[in-house]
Formats: sequence, structure tokens, C-alpha cells
Amino acid sequence: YIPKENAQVYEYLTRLLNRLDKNKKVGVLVIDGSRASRHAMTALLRRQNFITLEAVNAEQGMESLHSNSNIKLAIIDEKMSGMSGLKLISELRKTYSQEDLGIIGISSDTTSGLSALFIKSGATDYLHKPYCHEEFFCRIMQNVERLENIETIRRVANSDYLTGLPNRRYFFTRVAASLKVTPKLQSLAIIDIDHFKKVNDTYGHDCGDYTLKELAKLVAEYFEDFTAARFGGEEFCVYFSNTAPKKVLQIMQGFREAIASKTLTFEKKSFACTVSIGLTHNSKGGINAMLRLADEHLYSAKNGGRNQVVS
Ligand code: GH3
Ligand code: MG
Ligand code: MG
Ligand code: MG
Repeated sequence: YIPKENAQVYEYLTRLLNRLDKNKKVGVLVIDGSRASRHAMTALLRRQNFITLEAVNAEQGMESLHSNSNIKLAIIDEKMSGMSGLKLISELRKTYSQEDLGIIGISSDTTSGLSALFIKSGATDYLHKPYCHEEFFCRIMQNVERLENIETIRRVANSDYLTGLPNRRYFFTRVAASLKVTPKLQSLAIIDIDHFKKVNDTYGHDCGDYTLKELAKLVAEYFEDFTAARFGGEEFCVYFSNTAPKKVLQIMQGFREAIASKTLTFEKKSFACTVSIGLTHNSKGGINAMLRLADEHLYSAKNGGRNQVVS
């Protein structure tokens, strides 16, 4: 029964119902020394389809988090044998950020200021025992939704709106991180569509967008084992680590040929399209230097007549 009189409550309960399917993938870990308390919580959680895990102390809790990547939320009691809940939370925050793991502190202790201590230690929320079921569910849902919102923001911030490919921001972050770890055998390619302005001018901007989306699909398929992104306008970038330069060149030649031999059709008009590619294997100066070198080679490819790879 959903009371329609209170719009907020109605909206909340509708959201709750819509969650039930999604919850099947969300793991919630209950860390509490009391068996009765653990079971009361996991029973409630299972009613909402969550995957539940239990731990009796800090050590077991850490072990469980370590081996189950689907845990999005941990409920942690303050009083346990061994390490306290507050200390455990501080420890966990060294490894699991607030963006990746929600933590609800829980306690029957009535000491004032305990909820604040929990939050200062890194908990994202607090619940007092005994709790009413409604509050328990509200807090769980709020925490799970907070994590999902962060996930959405991350996804949107790192992908290109038109093509769905990773974007320039993602590319820079990923490549810079990779260059730090393995500075050897790195290659970077810039792919630029030839005379793309003509596609827009001849067939219209919608056809230009269609072409970009089709090319992006091929980029995603062809370079699925590497880091590829839409870098800007009609340019795509691919980054290879630990791949022999000769192999990279072969892959890029193969891609160039695949594009050149493809016929695109938009609103019954068929046309072909080629790309020029600038490639570098020199990673001495970091990502910016690699981009500059690849761009110089791209310029040569354009001057050399386009539809070619220069490395
Ligand atoms: P070149 O062979 O020298 O690379 O010639 P080009 O015409 O491809 O290069 P130019 O830089 O002159 O033009 C790029 C064009 O790409 C101009 C711009 O309108 C178009 N473009 C950039 N982003 C988009 C987009 O998102 N959609 C569409 N339809 N066109 C775009
Ligand atoms: Mg360009
Ligand atoms: Mg240009
Ligand atoms: Mg171009």
C-alpha cells in the first residue's frame, strides 16, 4: 500500500520498489560481534534483495571486503572483540574511499557525540540500535544511491556525449597513470578523419555526426584491448603499452585499411572515408611530448597525401 496523500513518501516508496532489481547486484557486509544483531540486519537486507555478508570482528570484515568486490556498503558496530568499529573504519579508509564504499556506523551506546565520531572516522552515516525498520531501509537506500550517483558522475565525466567513447579527460588520466607504472614500450597514435569538413558540407552535419559515431564504433572494437578515446572534433587517440612498435604499426595500418575499404550509408547516400594517422613510440617526455610527436607525424601524413600512417 502506497499512501498517495504524502507526495514525498509516495515518491520514496516508488523509488524503493524500483530498486529491488538493482539490489540483487549490491553486496552489503554486516560487521557485528552479536549474532542476533547481525541476523536481524541481514534478514532485513535480504527482504530488499541485497547480497548479504557477515563478519564477527574487524579482521574478518577486512578479509571479506578484500575478497568480495561487489560489497558497496559495510555496516559496522562499535563494540566488537579486538579492534573497535571506529578504529576499523579509520583503517578501512586508508584503502577504500568514500566514493567506493559506504560505511554505516552502528551502536547501542548512548554516549553523546558518538555519531559525530563515526563520521569523523570516515563513516558515511550512523544508525542507533535499536532502530526502526523504516529508518534502517532509508539509510541503506540513501547510501546505495549516493554511490550510484557518484558512479554516474564518473561515467559522464569520462565519456564523450556524441559517440559514447572514453573522452579526452579519461585518456589523459589513464595514459599519465600508465606512463608512471610502465614507462617502457609505449606508443600513441592520433587518428584524424581526412577532409571531414567536406562530409559536413556535402551531406550535412547530421551525416557528419553519423560518420563520427560509426568510426567510434570501429575504434572501440578495433582497440578494445588498448586505451582509445575521442580526443576532440574528428580526432581519436589510441595508447598502447607493452606492445612492440612493429606490432603497433601493423595494427594501425590494418585499421586505416579497414576504414578506407568501408562504405558508409546515411539517408540512402553512400560515401567512403579515410583517415590519416600519426604515430609515436617515444615516451621520454610524457604524454604531452607523445601527443606533440604524434601530431607532427599526423601533419606529415596529411602532407604526404592523407590515408596513411606515419611513424
Ligand atoms: P584534414 O584532412 O586536413 O583533417 O581536413 P578536415 O576537413 O578533416 O579538417 P578540419 O580541421 O578543417 O575540419 C574538421 C571538421 O570537423 C570541422 C568541424 O566542423 C568538424 N567537426 C568537429 N566536431 C564535429 C562534430 O561533433 N560533428 C560534426 N558533424 N562535425 C564536427
Ligand atoms: Mg583534425
Ligand atoms: Mg585539420
Ligand atoms: Mg581531419
